[in-house]
Amino acid sequence: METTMLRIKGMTCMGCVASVKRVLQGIEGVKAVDVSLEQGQATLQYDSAVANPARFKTAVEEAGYEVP
Ligand SMILES: [Cu+2]
Repeated sequence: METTMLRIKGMTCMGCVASVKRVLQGIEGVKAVDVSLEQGQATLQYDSAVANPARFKTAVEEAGYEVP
């Protein structure tokens, strides 16, 4: 199991946090997601044989947020 952190720009409320969390949790291989509104970042635990960070970035961007 790997852990990675993703910076996310554009989240303004708990609704945004919930959306980002839902999107990331929906990715195959993702085991746990924690999203912080204050810090503007997500922490993910994932199976690196199945998922990869490039996929997380794309998913967050498709949901309407920026990954700088
Ligand atoms: Cu919001």
